[in-house]
Amino acid sequence: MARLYEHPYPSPELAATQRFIPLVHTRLPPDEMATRATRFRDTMERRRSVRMFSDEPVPRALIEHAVMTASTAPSGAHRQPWRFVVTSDPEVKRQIRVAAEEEERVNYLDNRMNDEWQEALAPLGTDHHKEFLEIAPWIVVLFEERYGLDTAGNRRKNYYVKESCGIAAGLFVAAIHEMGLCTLTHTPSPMRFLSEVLGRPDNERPFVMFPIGFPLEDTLVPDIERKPIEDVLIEV
Ligand code: IYR
Repeated sequence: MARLYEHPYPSPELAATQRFIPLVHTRLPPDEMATRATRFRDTMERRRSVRMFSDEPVPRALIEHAVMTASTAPSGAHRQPWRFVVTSDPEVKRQIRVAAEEEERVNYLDNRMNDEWQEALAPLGTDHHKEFLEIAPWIVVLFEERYGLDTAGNRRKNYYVKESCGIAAGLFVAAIHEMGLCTLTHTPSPMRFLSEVLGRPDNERPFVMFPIGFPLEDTLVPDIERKPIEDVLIEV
């Protein structure tokens, strides 16, 4: 039988020096594959960004599960250059709200976001009020680790930090949705205040913030449509 790969991974030389283990993979029957594909798609089609959270508590264990799911994301050189900083502390949430609203006030009311940007947001009707940051039971801030530090304080380069964190953020959002909670990808820019409020070191930068909780009863969301397949899938 002709070999499929001329250059198998790992090469015998590599396998002699690095530890490799068998891939754990479950082969599914074709109908089961289709069922799972549509079930997951239907689940994700129901995800919406929420801006009206209830103050109902959410167990910390659920947040941990979402963080650890996110942390399965592929990352450059497997550096996992992310930190999920979580808080349910009312005083910390208050400080985040106050600082976020001040940045957003400049964005919206002092026109740090230009007219084109504000027009793009008009259909969503967002403004500088961010009460949900205090009301939602949890705030999770994903920090990107721009470089690592060894015990001696030497810098260790990370790779594809934004891409890695973007993928982790996507998995986090999916995990939160799958467990029946809601979130919002929120970026009250500039977000440097989050490093101060949350006491993070200089090698970490805020990437995106997620208020998390149950939706307030009768919450409304914009009546948006998602792009059809022709607009997002191109086969060559
Ligand atoms: N960060 C602001 C503005 C904002 C920007 C985009 I792009 C959005 O999709 C939504 C909001 C805010 O959160 O209000």
